[in-house]
Amino acid sequence: MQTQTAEPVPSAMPATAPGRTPAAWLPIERIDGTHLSYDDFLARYMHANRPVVISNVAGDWPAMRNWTPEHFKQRFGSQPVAIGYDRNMPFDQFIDQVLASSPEQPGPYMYRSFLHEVLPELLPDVIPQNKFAFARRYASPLMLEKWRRPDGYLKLLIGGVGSKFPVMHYDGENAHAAITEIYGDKEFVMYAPEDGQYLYPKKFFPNHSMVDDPVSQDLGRYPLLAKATQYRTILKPGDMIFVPAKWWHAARALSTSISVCTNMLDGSNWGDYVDEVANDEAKKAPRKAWLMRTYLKTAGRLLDVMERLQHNSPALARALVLPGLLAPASAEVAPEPSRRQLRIRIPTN
Ligand SMILES: O=C(O)CCC(=O)C(=O)O
Repeated sequence: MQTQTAEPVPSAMPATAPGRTPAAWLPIERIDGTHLSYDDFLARYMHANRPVVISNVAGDWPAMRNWTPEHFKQRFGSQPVAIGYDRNMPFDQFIDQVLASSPEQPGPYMYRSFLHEVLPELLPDVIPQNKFAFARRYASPLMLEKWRRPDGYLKLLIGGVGSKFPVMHYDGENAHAAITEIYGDKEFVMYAPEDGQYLYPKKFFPNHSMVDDPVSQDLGRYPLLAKATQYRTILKPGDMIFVPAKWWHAARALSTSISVCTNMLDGSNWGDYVDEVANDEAKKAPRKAWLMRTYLKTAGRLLDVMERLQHNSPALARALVLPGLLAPASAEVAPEPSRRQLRIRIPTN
């Protein structure tokens, strides 16, 4: 990989402001999804915790043909929709503000609407499942109810030119993420976990950075940023970016942009996932945290065995039924999201 020093400023974005320095960056590896097997994806990227942009992942999705700002406006009208944690607004008004967004006066950026919960009618538009964004263990019926989402927390992201995801961060629960661009262009910036020391993590939210803009940097305020190696790409429709666990990332719309985001868990990130959720619970309810850790560690071992069986002896795994049912190791054997689910809860203290 070669360092790029001259940043291509997309025409719609303003030149770097006074007092700001354009960041040097490296490109993120790109690969055509039609030439990448799921096994290779797991080995080369997911289990190596290495980012990649995979193109041509969503060609058959109705969303690729139908999703435009106008489509959402007509389909949902004034139905309220969640934009951020504590901000709802009528969908049509939101779209008007997205279309009026500019680099100088960015509009709102939608990042809290989980499809399964609030917009299930959109789910058929993102089928067939993008195999590289398959939720794996989040989709397992063995997952504790609190974290079991067959669609991997599929979330809608919409913003107008210049708007951005509110904070540079890495995802909680030690999750991997996949963001698939459906409409428009989005700039995506990443840093490796070991560069977190240069990114000014917030005291009470250590996975959130204080840095306001990693592209046009305020080195007077954040001098350590200069030591971090930035990776950058532009996502176009049909591109998916794989964001490995604990990789910092920031996103900004270069035009009106519509995408979906999913989280993924499997053997590659399970250990730290269990530690994170159990340690978190231990602050509130130590006994429940112990039970949770014990359950998740045991389930993890069982899932390891069943996933290996599915991989190495698919015919045997199919004959035994349970390995596919409880450990859907690929999108092909995933249970229907609508299937009745097991409800596994850990009792409180
Ligand atoms: O806006 C984006 O594409 C980034 C989404 C993201 O990082 C998240 O939802 O955690």
